[in-house]
Amino acid sequence: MKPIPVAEQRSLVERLTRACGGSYTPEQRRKYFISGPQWAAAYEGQALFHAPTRTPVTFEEVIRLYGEVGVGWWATHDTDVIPSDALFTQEQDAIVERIDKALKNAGVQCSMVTTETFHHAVFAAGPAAESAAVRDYAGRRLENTVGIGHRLGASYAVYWPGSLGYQIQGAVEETQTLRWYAEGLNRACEADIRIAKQLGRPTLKHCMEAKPFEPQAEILLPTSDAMLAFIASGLLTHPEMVGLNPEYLHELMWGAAPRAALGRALLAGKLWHFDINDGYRLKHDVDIAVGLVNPLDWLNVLVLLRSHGFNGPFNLDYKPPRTTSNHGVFGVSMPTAVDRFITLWEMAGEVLEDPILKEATEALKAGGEVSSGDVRDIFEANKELLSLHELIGHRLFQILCGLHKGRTFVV
Ligand code: GLO
Ligand code: MG
Ligand code: MG
Repeated sequence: MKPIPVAEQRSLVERLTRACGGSYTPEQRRKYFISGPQWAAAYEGQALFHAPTRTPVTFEEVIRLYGEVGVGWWATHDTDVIPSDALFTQEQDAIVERIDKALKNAGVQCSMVTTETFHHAVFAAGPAAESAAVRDYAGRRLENTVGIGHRLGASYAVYWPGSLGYQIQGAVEETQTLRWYAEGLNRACEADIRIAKQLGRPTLKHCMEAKPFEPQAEILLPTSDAMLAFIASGLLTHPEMVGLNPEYLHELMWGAAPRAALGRALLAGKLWHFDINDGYRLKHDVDIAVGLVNPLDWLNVLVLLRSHGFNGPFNLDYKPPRTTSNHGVFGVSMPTAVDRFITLWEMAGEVLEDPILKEATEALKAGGEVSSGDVRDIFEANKELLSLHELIGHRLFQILCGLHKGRTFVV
């Protein structure tokens, strides 16, 4: 086979991406509340065992390209854009000005800000470490991020306490660490109330994000359910300001059904923000783009969210693979991820309207005609109807594959 010259590779990738068809226009994409994280687009492919495969990009470039693709919202960690040494200084203000300008030029809005409390060496023992100085620094960082969020017009702040845990058993007293962590969140909420009042803006929605493992060996708040319990524990001064940002893969990682985890968050009235991606059960955080591993499950997740009127941001928290080039990040990765999401979202609408699914679910709810309270009668009365469970699964598969619209396969 003839090798493909480097100079021809981009055009080949572009031609084949176009040949796939089924893509939406930037205007169509902007109709969905999809946010693009700075860190996803700027991820260079590095990891513990991996050297980077991509070169650094500026936030101006990332914001401009999100705008071109049609991702209308942008999210960032404080230190994705502001070097740690520049935080709390005039240099921070100058950078925030530049971000604001880049957002306006691209017609993109800042939806969410988040504080990095896991990467810097100061957080070696986590943001709720024994040292009061570390905790105070973490608190100041959280307050500062709230201020940046208001300055950029954000509505959400997210907290991923990835380093809230331990490597060494017995070194950490769990209840104390959780109390200290709550103090940090309380500082963020209280600063938010003050700043929002000064600016005449609504307070932010503060959303906690769980991940069951990594980077710590043991995590103190490993699941969205653990976080619901934490929010309701009485440790927070403003529990009404704190909700959840579940991440699809983070729930899958511990073996949960993401849809069930989202259902519990919905029932608690705390599903406010959602990190969308894909991956595998009981593996590390591979952060694959939405719909590439579990499209059927994703369809079902979106059916649940559509039927409950979820209107928070869908945040593209995935990592373009190391095999994708800088050009490929916005040429292939981002647009195809957004387009799969939109397709699945629209398909979820079809599921909710599908006459077969409607009739089957209504019949199941109606149940069979029971002649007595006898257990045998009750079982017999419903027995045939219950085959509908499997038929529902088949119908969902058909919808996913387009068979409900007449697509057929010749055998
Ligand atoms: C890492 C998390 C991380 C968070 C981000 C927002 O596994 O998914 O990307 O979403 O820090 O707080
Ligand atoms: Mg993840
Ligand atoms: Mg996430």
